[in-house]
Amino acid sequence: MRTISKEMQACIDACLSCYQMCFGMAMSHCLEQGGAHVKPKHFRAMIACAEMCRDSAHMMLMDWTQAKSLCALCAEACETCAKECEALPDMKDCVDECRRCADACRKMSGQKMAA
Ligand SMILES: [Cu+2]
Repeated sequence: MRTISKEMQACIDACLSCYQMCFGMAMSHCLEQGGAHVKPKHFRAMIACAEMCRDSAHMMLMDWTQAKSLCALCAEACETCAKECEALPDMKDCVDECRRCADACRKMSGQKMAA
């Protein structure tokens, strides 16, 4: 069986957890609250982040050669979602999860940490 590095395992965990948070929040909290939570920019950021997280985790599990490139995109989607969610008062859990995943994905992709 293939051994997954500690770093990659941490990234997979962060991605799956962020996927659950973003998709779950979008489908429950955001849809139920309505208003600013279902504005295209916010809702799209949530779903884009969730999908990128799911894809990144999936490609790492698959050991696809380009998985790390996907992690770089995922980090961007997570940052965008974190910024969107920061603008609303009740999305703190999502912000935290997105920032954690962005860090893990940036590490995985070999990029420097954003300032
Ligand atoms: Cu929301």
